[in-house]
Amino acid sequence: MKREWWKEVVVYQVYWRSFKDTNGDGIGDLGGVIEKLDYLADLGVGVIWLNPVYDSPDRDNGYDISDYYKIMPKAGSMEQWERLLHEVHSRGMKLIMDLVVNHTSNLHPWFLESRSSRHNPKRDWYIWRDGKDGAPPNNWRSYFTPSAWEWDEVTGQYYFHSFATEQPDLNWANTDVRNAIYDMMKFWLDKGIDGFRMDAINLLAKPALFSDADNPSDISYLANNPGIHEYLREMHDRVLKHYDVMTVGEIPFVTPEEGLKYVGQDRGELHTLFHFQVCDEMPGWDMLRFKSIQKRWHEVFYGRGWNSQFLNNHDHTRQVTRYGDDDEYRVESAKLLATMIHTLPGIPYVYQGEEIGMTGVHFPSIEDYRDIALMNRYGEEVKKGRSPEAVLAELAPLARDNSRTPMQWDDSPNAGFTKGEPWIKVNPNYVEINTKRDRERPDSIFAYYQKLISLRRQNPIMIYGDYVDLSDGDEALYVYTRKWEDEVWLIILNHAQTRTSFHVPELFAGQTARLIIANYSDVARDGLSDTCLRPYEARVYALC
Ligand code: TEU
Ligand code: CA
Repeated sequence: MKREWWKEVVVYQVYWRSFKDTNGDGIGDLGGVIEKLDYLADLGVGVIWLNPVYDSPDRDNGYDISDYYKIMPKAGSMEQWERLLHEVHSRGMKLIMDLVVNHTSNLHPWFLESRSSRHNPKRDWYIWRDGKDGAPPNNWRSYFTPSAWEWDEVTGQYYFHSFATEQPDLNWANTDVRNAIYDMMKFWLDKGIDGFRMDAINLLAKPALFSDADNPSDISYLANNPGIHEYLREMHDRVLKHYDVMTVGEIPFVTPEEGLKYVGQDRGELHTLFHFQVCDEMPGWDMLRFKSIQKRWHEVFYGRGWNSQFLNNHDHTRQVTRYGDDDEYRVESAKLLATMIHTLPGIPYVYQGEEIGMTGVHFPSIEDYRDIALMNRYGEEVKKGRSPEAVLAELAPLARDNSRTPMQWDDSPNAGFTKGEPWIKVNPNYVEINTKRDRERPDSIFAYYQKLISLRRQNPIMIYGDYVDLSDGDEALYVYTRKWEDEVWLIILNHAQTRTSFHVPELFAGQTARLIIANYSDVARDGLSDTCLRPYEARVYALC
């Protein structure tokens, strides 16, 4: 298997608006990211993924771009961004930027022109259709609204949007659109960035005919339409292959076989992807399903394509709340999930705050929430006559704002995030859960992440090793091996709040075992035997 730098990194996601505010306006900014680079270097991560910082009316937190060549004033200036890139590089780290090219803001000059008249040269840059008997062209939903079509009075047609109405989709079938995007990508690559995280990238192609869906609530019709691979191959040929950068595509709604078409090493498209089988199919922890997802992806990907591992990001509730225990066993379960993500095949992603076990929130009122996806959904459901309290209670657990509360730096007011009024409330548990406290303790979650990340730098087995699940069918224990050259590592995870007995697999009986890492401090360094694992206990052994 070919060694590549991008296969060997750990990526840290910076959701800058909630990271660190330096000018007191309550919104995180590039100055804050620069200020905290030493913190990230100390954690040991190799790559920073920065959520969109381009100019934007900010209806969807920067995913609605109005100028691809300008930095959003809330975030800072181009000079500051350039300084950030320089400071990242001078610490031996890399920076990847969000690339949002499925759609723009409805206030992007391209769209303003496009909607101004049916004859405007940019008309075809977006997707315009006549209605059908006074209704939208088809019955599709968008991610955030009941219809993917928005009526526009000005020219008497509908435009298409996969997300909010303020996010019209670009028409990738138009050559000028593609050229404009490739130029923009080169602009950033020539500034020296190290790659892109590509937003909703498998949504670029649209069907030739927008026929009705049998089941409009399954919005997978938005993705993987014919032509997508041609676009990505062209993007690679025209732009990406001329730079030594990493690309990770956000690719919802794919099986491993379909996923491989985007990242297969012989395909000339992308390096890696985020698939959403875990997030989309597991509202809570589901051991058997998780194992089957890992197994299937490994079988299809090993030696052929590269995967990613993550359990949360800015769109998905914090992992310790969703998949661990954010109460009694918060620390143990945070470490167990980290052990798992860093020892499964694929690039591990750390979402800011995960490294100190930050938890989800339950805001008392809809007024406290900020996310457009939640607000729209809430409005839609309440309009049906449902009780607002019931709707909020139903939507809260998976609301995207769960992971968007400010980073908890210390126990001073607003968790040290801002001296002003934060744009979204701080989780009240910052008094106990913050980086200052974690960094004072050798047994903290932070210290555990440091260790996992540094182990990865020294042990190619964590990156290139084959994966075999030895615990098929077990609801509590997850036991697997990674194997690389002469080395075998055994990973043992008790994903349960109760004690669970563990028997050494026959295969390894009598072998010498050396402990690599464990989340309980009293485990013997040498030797492995049958034992009773404690709640959320995690151990990794090297066998020889
Ligand atoms: O998200 C796209 C999106 O909604 C999916 O990736 C979803 O998370 C997945 O299918 C799992 O359910 C991206 C951004 O991450 C998000 O913040 C933006 O709102 C959205 O695109 C629009 O740009
Ligand atoms: Ca600020």
